[in-house]
Amino acid sequence: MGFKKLINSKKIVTLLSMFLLLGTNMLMAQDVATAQGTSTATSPDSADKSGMWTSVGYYFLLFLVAGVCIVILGKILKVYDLTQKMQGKKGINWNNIMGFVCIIFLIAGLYGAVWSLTEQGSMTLPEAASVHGVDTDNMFTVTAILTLIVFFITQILLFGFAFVYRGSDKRKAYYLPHNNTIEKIWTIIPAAVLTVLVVFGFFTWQKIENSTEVKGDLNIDVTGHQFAWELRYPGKDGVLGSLDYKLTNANNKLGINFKDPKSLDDLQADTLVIPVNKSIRLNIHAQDVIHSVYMPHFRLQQNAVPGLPTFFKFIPTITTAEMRVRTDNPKFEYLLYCNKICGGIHYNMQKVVRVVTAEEYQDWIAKQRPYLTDKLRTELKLAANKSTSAPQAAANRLALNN
Ligand SMILES: [Cu+2]
Repeated sequence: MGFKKLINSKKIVTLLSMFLLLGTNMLMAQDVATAQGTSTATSPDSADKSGMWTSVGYYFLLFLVAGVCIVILGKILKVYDLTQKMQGKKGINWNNIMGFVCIIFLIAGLYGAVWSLTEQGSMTLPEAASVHGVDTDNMFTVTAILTLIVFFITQILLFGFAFVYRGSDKRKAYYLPHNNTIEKIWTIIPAAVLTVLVVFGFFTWQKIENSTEVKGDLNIDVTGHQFAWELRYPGKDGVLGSLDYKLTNANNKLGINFKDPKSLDDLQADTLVIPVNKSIRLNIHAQDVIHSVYMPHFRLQQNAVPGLPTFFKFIPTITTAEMRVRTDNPKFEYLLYCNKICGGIHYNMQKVVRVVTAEEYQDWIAKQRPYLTDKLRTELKLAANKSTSAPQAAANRLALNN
């Protein structure tokens, strides 16, 4: 077979796509194996990945061998079938073979689905660390259970029917061109179930977005730009000052309007530290392209759109320290990611989120620097800041009584 013919061969293309599918699954499986293997190691970063590739190669070869065996078996059966027919005997009953292949496929597929649910299902996020996150998770669980029931029933019926009613000389296929009752059943039931799910989702989303119990006691500005997040906390007055994008420059990267007295004490921070069980309002801004504030542990995501400030109110319920115990991972950190592929260094838009007690929060906020630096004061011809860091810290403390 020439190379061109080989490339055009449908069989080869099918085999290649099967290898690709299997390869992805194997890589995932290897990742699990590597993660499990290194979970007890002192440093997961130093894990030797060569073992992983050896095993991928091993499974790949195993699959190739299995494939070749099946092809050989098929050829043998074909030859046997032809010789039987040449001798005037009844050949192989391919309908039976196809029926049994369907049953094997069903059993292997169901086993694979259950394996994937139990093995990979345990790799999902830990419990929701926010009040609304519990509602989101409940919705997810209900949807997953309903779709799984439908999945198992339809797959069993599909392959079960193909097996039970496989081609046979003893019976004739029943010709069913149209049946209104069946059409009604398979239109009305899914429509009703989907309506319930959509309405359920709609009310959950309404509850999250218009939640009255989340007052937004602590306002924090989160501004995305290529490729970082900037944070702004209110100072002693507890209120964030206004912004004006036209004021943005190298010294005033957020474009804070310092003519607004509320801006003078606004603080900058490197880590998003939030007090537990307090209502938090994130005011979300973007300076260049669309970014997205994504905090998966809190089941929180909101786009950051240039020129269109958005916000998200939530109540964190589990401190970082508590989550470290619950996940049995002393290095656990909540993270704030960018969930829009916003450019080449998008992956770098990551910030640590730390949920702390009210006291720890007070101690932390007291140490944060104001946005209004001496350099900016000179530039803006504002009176010099005479206070030392200690009184500044004391002043910050006063503000955060929420
Ligand atoms: Cu981004």
